[in-house]
Amino acid sequence: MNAFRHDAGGSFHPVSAPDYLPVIQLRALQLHRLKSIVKRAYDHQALFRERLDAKGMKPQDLEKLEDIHNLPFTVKADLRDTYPFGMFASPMSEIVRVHASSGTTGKPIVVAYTKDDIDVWSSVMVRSFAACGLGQGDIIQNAYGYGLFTGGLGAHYGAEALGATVIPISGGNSDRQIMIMQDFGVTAICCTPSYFLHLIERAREMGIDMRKLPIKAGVFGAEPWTEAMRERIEPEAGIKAYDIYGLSEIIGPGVAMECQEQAGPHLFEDHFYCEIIDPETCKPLPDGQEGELVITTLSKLAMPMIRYRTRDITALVPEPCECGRTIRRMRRIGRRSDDMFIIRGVNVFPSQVEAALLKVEGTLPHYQIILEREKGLDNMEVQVEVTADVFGDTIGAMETVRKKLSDEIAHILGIRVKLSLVQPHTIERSQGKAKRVIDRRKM
Ligand code: DLL
Repeated sequence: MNAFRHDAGGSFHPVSAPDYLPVIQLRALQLHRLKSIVKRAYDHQALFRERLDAKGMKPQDLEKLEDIHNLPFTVKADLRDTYPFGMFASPMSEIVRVHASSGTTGKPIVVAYTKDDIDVWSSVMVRSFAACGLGQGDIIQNAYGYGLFTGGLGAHYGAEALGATVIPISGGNSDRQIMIMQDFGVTAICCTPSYFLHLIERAREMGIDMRKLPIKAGVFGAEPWTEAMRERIEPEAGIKAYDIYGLSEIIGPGVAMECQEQAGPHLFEDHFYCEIIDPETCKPLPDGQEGELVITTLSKLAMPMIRYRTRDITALVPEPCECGRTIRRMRRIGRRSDDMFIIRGVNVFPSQVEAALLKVEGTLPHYQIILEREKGLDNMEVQVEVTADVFGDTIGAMETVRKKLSDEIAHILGIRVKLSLVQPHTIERSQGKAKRVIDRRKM
C-alpha cells in the first residue's frame, strides 16, 4: 500500500499522523534521529568531522536534545566552498536528484537527494497540502518554476502523492495560466504570492473574475509576504491564502506549512529540528523570542545539514494551535537578516515597507525600493503603484494617498523617505521571487 495514501476530506488525514504525536514521543523521535544523522554527517561529511574534531567532540557525546547547542553551525558559504558535491554524504550511485539555488553571486549551491530523501520530501509536501484542506479530487495548478529550483518538482511530487491532479504548468505565460485555471476547474494554485498578484490582475484585464472560479486555496511561499498582503489577496481572488516555507539547503518547500487556522506555519519537527538563536551572539533563544532560525535535518541522507543558519528571522510559537497539531508553529517569516539595509542610521526591512504601503487605500500591492548613494549619503525611494482611479484623479487624490503613505512609513520606520506614486503596470512583474529592492549604491 502506498505509504502516503489518505482519505480525502476532513481535517485529519492518516498521513498527517506525525503532526499530532504526543510531544514526549515527538522529542524522543527527534533525539533518536538526531543521534543517527550526526553520526552519518561525522562519518561522511569531511567538513563536519573536522569541526567536531576541532571541538574535541564525538557523535556519541550527544545524549539529550539540548546537547545540539554544542554542535558547530553550518552556513551557506560552506556549501559554496565545497561546490559542487563536497557536502554529499551518499555515494553518487545513491543520489537520484540534485537541485541548485542560484543565489545572487557566483556559483550556485547544490543540494542532493537519495530515493528515501525524495520520499520524505513528498511526505512533508503531502502533509502541507493536507494541512490546508487539500486532498484527492483537488486540481492543483503548480506554477512554481520547474527545474533546478526546488519549488516546481517539490510541490509536484507532493501533490501527486496526495492523490490530487497536478497541472505541471511551471511559472510564466500568465494568459495561459488563467485560461487553464478556468477551463480545467482548478481548485488550488502553488506559486509565489507576488506572481499570484499578477495573475489576479491579468485575469481582471481578461474579463475573468477569479472569485467566480472553483479555485479555493493558494499555497504561497518562496519569498516573504505580509499579513497585509494576505488581506489583499483573499478577497480579490475569493480564496484562502496559505503560507508555505522551505529552503533548498534543508529540502525545498515543505519545511513548514500553515493549517486552516492560518496562524503561522507548523514546522515538520519530526524531520527538521528547529532552534532560534541570537544572530549576533549565536546563543539559543527561548520560544517566543525572535531571532535567526537554525535547522538540523533529522532524516536527510544525501546531504545532512547540522545546525544550518537560515538567516531567516522568526520566533517559535509556544502556544498550541487550535487545529490540535502538536508540531510547533513559527511566526511568519517577514525578513532575512541579510535583506536588511540601513538608511540614515535606521535598520529597514522590505517587509516593513510592504506592511506600511498596504495599509493605505488606493495603493496596489506592487512596489519596489530603490537605494541610491548621493554625495556619500544613502537615499531610499519607494515606488508604489496606485489604482487607476487615484492616478487619473485630480492632484488632490494623489496628494491624499502620498500624505497617508508618508505618515504610515514614518510611523513604522521612523524616517521620511522619497515616495513615487506610479500608475498601474509600471513596476515589473515577477514569475517567481519578486525583486523588491534595487540597490544602485554598488553599481
Ligand atoms: O524558495 C523553497 C520554496 C519553494 C519554499 C516554494 C516555498 C515554496 P530557496 O530558493 O532556497 O527555496 O529560498 C529559500 O526563501 O530561506 C526564505 O528566505 C525564503 N522563503 C521561502 N519560503 C518563504 C516564506 C525556496 N513562506 C529562502 N516566507 C528562505 C518568507 C520564504 N520567506
